[in-house]
Amino acid sequence: ATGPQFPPTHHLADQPAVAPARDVDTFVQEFLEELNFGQGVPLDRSTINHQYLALASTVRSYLMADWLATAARRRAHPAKMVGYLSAEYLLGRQLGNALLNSDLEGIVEEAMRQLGIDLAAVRAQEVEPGLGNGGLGRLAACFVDSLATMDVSCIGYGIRYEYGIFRQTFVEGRQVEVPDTWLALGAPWEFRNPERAVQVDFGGSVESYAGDQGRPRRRWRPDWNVLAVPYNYMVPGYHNGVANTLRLWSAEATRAFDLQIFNHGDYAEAVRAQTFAENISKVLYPEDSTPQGKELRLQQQYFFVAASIGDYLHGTLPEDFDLARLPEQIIFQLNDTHPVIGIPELMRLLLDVHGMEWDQAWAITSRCFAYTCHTLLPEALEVWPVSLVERLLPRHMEIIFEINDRFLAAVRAQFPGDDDRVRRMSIIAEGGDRGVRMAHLATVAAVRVNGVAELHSQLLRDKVLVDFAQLWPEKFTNVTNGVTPRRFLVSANPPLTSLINDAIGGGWITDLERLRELEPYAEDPVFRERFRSAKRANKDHLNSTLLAAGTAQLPADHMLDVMVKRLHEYKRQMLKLLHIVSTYEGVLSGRVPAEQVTPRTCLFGAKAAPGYATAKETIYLINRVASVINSDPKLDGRLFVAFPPNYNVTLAQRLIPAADLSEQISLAGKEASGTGNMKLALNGALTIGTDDGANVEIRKLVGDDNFFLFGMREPEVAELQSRGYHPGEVYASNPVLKSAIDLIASGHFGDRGASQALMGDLVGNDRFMALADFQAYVDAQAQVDAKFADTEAWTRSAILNVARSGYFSSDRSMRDYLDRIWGAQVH
Ligand code: 8GP
Repeated sequence: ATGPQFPPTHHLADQPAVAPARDVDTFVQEFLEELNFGQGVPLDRSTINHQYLALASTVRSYLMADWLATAARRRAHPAKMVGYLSAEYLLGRQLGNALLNSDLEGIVEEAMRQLGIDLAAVRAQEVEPGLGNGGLGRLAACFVDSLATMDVSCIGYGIRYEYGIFRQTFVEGRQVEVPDTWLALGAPWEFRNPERAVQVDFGGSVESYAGDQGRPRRRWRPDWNVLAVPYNYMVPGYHNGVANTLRLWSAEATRAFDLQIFNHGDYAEAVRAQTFAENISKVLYPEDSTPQGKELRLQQQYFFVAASIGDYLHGTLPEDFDLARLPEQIIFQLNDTHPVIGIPELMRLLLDVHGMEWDQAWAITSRCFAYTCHTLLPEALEVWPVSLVERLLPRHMEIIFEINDRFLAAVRAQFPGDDDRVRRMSIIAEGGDRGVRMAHLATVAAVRVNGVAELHSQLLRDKVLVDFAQLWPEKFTNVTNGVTPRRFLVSANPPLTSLINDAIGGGWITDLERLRELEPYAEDPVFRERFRSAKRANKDHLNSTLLAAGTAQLPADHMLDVMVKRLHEYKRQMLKLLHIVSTYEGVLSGRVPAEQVTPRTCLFGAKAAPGYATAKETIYLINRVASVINSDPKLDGRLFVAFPPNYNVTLAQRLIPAADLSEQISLAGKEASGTGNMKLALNGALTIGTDDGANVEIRKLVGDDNFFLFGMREPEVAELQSRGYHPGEVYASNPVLKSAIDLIASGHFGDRGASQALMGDLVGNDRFMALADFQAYVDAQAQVDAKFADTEAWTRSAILNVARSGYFSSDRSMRDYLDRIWGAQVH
C-alpha cells in the first residue's frame, strides 16, 4: 500500500507566537537585520532587489505570527475546513497586499522614508506570481483572500509552477512569448516544508490479492513516482489577524528513484530521471478556455491532487481520525475539472489503503467534493483518453469504470429503456477513442455543482448538463463570481478609496454592499468633480506606468475605452476592432467629419494562447491598426489605439481604475461570468456589453440607464445558429461594415496576406457572430458618445456603478458558497 509517512511531531509546551512590535523603530531594526543578516549586505551597498527581499521578509515575519496564531486557534476550536483545489492561482504582487491587509502601510512608508529607500521602486521590483491564465486563476486568488478576511478555515492547494504564464512581448506587432522566470531573483513569500513532502505514484499495474477473511481486493503496483514538496504561502485576512495557507506543490525526484539508478552507476540516467520528475511542475499550460489534452497536463493534475488529499488525510487530520466522519471535517471544492481525478484518488485511498468496502468509501467520497464549472464551450470540457488514464493511473481507471457502472445502473433504473440517455450521461464517451468525461465524473460525485453567474448556471442546467439536472435537480446551484475589493479597489485605486472613505467611512471594505450609501452623492456636483479628479489621477498614474514600460503615452482628455481579458474569438476583440476601423474609415472616406469623433483611446490588454493561431493573428492586426491610426493626421488626434504588452494582474490594477468604458462584448451564452466586468464597474467604468455572463446581473443592479446593452440575447443566438448563420450576407448588406472589412483586407494596415486571411475567415465563418452584432454595437457606441458628451450625466452614472456594485465582492461569493455548498461554519 502506498501512503505518505510523516515524521513525528514532538509535543512541547505551547508558546504563543510573538510578533515584532508594530512601530517604526522596531520595523527599521527588523528590516536592517533582514538586510544585513538575511541578504548579507549593508544598506549603502544594497540593490533594490536586496531591499525588496529584506522588506518582504520583514513583512512576512509579521504575517507569520498571525499564521501561527490562526493555526493554533483552529487546532483548539476545530471547524469544518474548505480544501480549495485549483490548478491555478493568479495571485498578483504580494507586497502591497500584505502591507494593506496587515495594516503595516503607514509604518513601512515611514520606515523606508527614514532609511532613504524609494518604496515605490521597491514595490515595482516584485515579479508577480502568474500561476494562472486568466479569470479562473484570478478567481481562486480572490476567493482565498475573502476566506481569510472572513476567518473561514481554508487551505488552498495548487501547483508551484517554476514558470508561470508567459511574458508577452511584441516583435513587429506579433506576440512573442518569453518565459516567466518569476523565481529568478528570490521568492521571499514562500517557505518550503520538505518534511511534509508526499510521494505521488504513477504507472504500473493493478493486482488482485486476498484481503481480510480472504476477501478479494485490488491494489496498485505503480512503477514510478515523484516527490511533491510543499511550499506554503500565507494568505492574510484584512485587518483581522488571520492568515490562512496556500500550499503549492513542487515536483522533485524521490530519493528511492535516484538511489536505485545511481547504484547502477548510471549517473546520466539519474540526472535525466530527476529532470523528468521536475518537469511535472515546470510550467503552467498557457491555455485558457480550451484545454490541450496533453499527458503532462494529466500528470500535473494528479500530482497536485494526490499530494493535497494525501497531505490532508495523512498529515493534517489526527492519526486516529475516524474517516467515516471525513465529510464533517472537509469539503474539497473542485475549481473546474482540473482536480477531478481527486475523486477516484480518495476512493482509492479509502478502499485500498484504509480497507473500506465500496459502499462506505462512496458514501464518504460523494460527500467530500463540490464542483464548479467555469465554461460553456463544449470544447473546453476535459475528456481524457481511457488509454492514457489506464497507462498513467490504472487503478483510478478501474475505479472510474466502477463508479460509472453503478451510476449507469441507477440511470437505467430511473429511465428504463432510455439507452440514448444512458449513452449521453455516461462518464465514458464511447466510440473510436474512448474518453473519460471529467465534468460527468465531477457531477456524479459532487454534493453540489455550480455555475459562476445566473445565466451560466441556468445554461448548465438547461443545456450542458441537462440530463444530470433532470436526475438531480437539487444538486445544481449558482454562485455568482466576485472580486476582492481589497486588491481591486483599496490597493488599486487610492484616490477613489479616500473619496469614498471621506463620504461614508471605511466599513465598506469588508461589507461592500455599504457602497450603496454613495448613491445620494451621485447628485452632488462637488462630489462629482472630486470623482472626476480621482479618475484623472488614475489616468496620470497609468500614463507614468506605461511611460516607464516604454509604451505609447495616452492622449489627455480622451475617453479611456478598455478591453482587457484573454484573447479569444468568443470574447470578440475583433468586434471592437471593427468598430475602431469603421470610425477611422468613416473619417477617411469623408462620411464622418473628424471633429464629430469623440476623442477616445481604445486600450487592449490580452494574451493569446501560444498555439491559438487566430488569436495571435488578431493581436498582430490590432497592433497594425494601432500604428496606422495613431499616426494618421486625418484623425486629428481623436482616436488612439493602445495595446500595452503583457497584461497581467499588476497592469490590471493600474488600468482598471483609469477606465471610463468597459468592453464586455462576448457572444451571448459564451462567457460564463467574467470578473473584469465587475472590477471595472466597481471602479466607476460604464459597461458596454451583451446580455452574457455576469453582465446580466451587473446591468440589473446598476440600472439600464447606467449600462449600454446591445446585441442578440442567448435564445436569439441559439435560434440563429439553428436557422443557419451566413456572415457573408451580413457583410454584403451593411455598407459600413463592408467598408471596414474591405479596408482591412486591402492591406491598408499592412501585411495584406495576413489581413485577407483573417477577414476571409470572418466573412466566411465568423464562429462567434461578430458580424451579426456589429450594427447593434455601433449604435450602442453612438449612445456612449452621446452620454460622454454630457460630463455630469456620465459622472453620475459612473458613481452609481460604484455604489451599486457591492454585490460583486468575493466576500459575498464566499458567503454563498458557505450557505449553498459547503455548510462550513464561520466562527
Ligand atoms: C473563466 C470564464 O471564461 C470566465 O467567464 C469566468 O469569469 C472565470 O472562468 C471565473 O469563473 N473560465 C476559464 O478560465 C476556463 O474555463 N478555463 C478552462 C478550463 C476551461
